[in-house]
Amino acid sequence: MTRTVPSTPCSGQKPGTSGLRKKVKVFQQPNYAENFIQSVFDVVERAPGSALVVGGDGRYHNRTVIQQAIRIAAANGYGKVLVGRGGILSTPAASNVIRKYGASGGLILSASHNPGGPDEDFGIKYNIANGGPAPEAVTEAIYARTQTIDRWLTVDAPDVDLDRLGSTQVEAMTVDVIDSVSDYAELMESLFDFNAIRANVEGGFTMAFDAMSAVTGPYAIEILENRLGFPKGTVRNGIPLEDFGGHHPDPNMVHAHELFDTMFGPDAPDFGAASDGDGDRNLIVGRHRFVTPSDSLAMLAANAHLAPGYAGGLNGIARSMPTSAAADRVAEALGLPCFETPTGWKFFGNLLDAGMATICGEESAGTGSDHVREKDGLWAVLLWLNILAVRRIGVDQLAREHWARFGRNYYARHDYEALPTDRADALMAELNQSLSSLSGKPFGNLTISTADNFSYLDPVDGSTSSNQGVRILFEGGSRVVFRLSGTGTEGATLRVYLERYEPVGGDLDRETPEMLADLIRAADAIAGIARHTGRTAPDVVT
Ligand code: G16
Repeated sequence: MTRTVPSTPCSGQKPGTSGLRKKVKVFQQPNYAENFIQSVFDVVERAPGSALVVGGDGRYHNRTVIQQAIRIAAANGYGKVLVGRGGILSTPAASNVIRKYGASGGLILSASHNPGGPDEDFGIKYNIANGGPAPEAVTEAIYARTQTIDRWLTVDAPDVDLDRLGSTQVEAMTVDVIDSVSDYAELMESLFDFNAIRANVEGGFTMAFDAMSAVTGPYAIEILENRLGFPKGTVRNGIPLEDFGGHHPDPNMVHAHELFDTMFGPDAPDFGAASDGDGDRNLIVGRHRFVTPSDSLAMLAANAHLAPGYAGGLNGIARSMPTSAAADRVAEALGLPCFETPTGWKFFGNLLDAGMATICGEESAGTGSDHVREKDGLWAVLLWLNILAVRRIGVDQLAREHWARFGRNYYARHDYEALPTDRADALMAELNQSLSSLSGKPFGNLTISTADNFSYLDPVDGSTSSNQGVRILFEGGSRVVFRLSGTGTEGATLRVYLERYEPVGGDLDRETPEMLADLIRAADAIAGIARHTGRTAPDVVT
């Protein structure tokens, strides 16, 4: 029987770049998760009796919210809930399940690369029927509903056994606990040449994959070790843990430093990779060669035709605005359209649905294609493996050949984390005010050509998203971008994105910090980072 529980709005339920992310303690407050889930069900498009996908990255509090969501879904007229075994579904796997089973949407429970545990982070994101993150119009409607909500609906039913495959009835609704891995592995086999990769492994090609004690472990073990023949132990930290072993499941030089030590050590394997909490980000590092996410996008786009799923070529390439322009040069050479969107995977959904872009990527370690509507960590790893197997070269050689053909976009992102919000806001406000007077101004050897605040006009639905980051463009093609992160849970995070283009025939094999030194100085002079924040160095450089 449906029970109506009176409630009042909880403050701060505005979804950020990727859903609602808060501390676990916030989600544990009475009505907090329930209000948000009910608000989703109150506003999203769904026919009576439709299916909902529910799963998460296995972090602390995952199972509790899954049981809440199942009862609220049953009370709200869903016909079926599909949930991954153990409550586990990586973000790309959830996107696949939504599409494959024709669900009206899904709840993905994750705070991505943020740490997990009772005092750490949790999150809920709603994905729509195309498998992708809800677009802004939907997240705005959900937020508006959270501000007026006065009740949520539930049923009195026992917890569903999430560890046993099969069906359970919850009132009139069926809950199917499904194998989290098999549908996804099947999809990967349909896109990539597993025989070629297997032959490369048999020929001695080696790799190390760090699943960071997060959701990708079971997927990586099944695909890399069981299906592709990499030896046992190739996948490290392969068991998902509620607290990710106390680490940040963030695949970068700071948090995946053990993998970096391996890949830059004396007996480095040919290929190294890692993924994040919910499996949508990726890190690519060859033997003694780190590949920036922006370069990875460009290199994958230039070689994607070598994989069966992309043999017919690409329709177009899309990247987020702060991502380097390396992919643009590939698009130009291949005669493909290239799209520049705001940060957030949700902005790629329309382009993918309309068949305007095939491959998308972001500087924040995300790459993906039209096979799902999320970025996909293992997909990127498998495309790399496929390309290397066909070309029979290593990552370093591929990178060098790429730069020799297209030139090199030296790139880094500097993050200043947990800043007092008022100081970060003051920095951005002052920067925005100065924009109109910056053109022509010199900073060291650099001269500003244009400065603006990025605004995106979606070519498919005509919607506009403004205030998406400050762009400072210098004569010669270098660039600095400033924006505040939309995914943090503590204070504000200032992201400073630095990019310098070195053309074909130029200095293509130098150290990135050296090549960006002028830009780093200019960024501080332009935005007054030290003056506003009191910080003289970033917390994380990626
Ligand atoms: C999310 C979004 C990405 C975005 C990233 C960083 O990734 O899905 O599109 O690039 O956050 O966003 P921000 O710079 O606002 O922190 P994830 O992996 O955290 O879900």
